[in-house]
Amino acid sequence: MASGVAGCSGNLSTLDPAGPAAGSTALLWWVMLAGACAIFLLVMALVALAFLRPGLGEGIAPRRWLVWGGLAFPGVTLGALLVFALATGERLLPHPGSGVTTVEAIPEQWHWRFRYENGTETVNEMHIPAGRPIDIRVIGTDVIHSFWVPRLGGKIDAIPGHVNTIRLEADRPGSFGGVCSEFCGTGHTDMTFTAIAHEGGAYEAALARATAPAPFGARLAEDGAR
Ligand SMILES: [Cu+2]
Repeated sequence: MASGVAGCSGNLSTLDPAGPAAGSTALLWWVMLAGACAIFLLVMALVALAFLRPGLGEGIAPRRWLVWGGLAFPGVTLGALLVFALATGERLLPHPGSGVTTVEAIPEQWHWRFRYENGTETVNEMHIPAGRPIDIRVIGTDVIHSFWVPRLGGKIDAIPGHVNTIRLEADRPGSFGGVCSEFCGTGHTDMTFTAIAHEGGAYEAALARATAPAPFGARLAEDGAR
């Protein structure tokens, strides 16, 4: 929808969705933008009328302006937006279902470790099957981080000692940028990863190929123990 708009494309763009969760978030954004523009134009038209046709609204009592313009209108508008936003947020939450693949995401200062159902681990590269819902179990370890693949869905915090789950899905195979979206120390900026969505059986094959080098911290600990 927005890929032609300058600055809206790119591998970290929420306005270039590649999955249902990101798609509904982008739709919410467009609805809010359209609504905000319509209300802004309405208010500007009223301001213009106040200057061009002084006394036009005098027949309406100030109390009416306040009740209808200050309470009823924002109440209805924000109420409708709230319902729409809650329904959109619901799609980001995992619901029990069959055919859901689970991947564990373990953020540590300053890299991402991913663990799969077969026990394989990868670092800074998350392999997922395309066209299938995936529950990402984000496991909090050292400090607060935040998992975010903007083109696939919303972000979720990693809180030490807690597991937070978010459901993502990629419509088609491809590579999508991922970041840590919560400042977590001096290495935060470089704490990026790539989500790679594979077609059908290619997912299992990619996992079979994947071998994770030991995380830097673990290597240091090992070296120290020798
Ligand atoms: Cu961070």
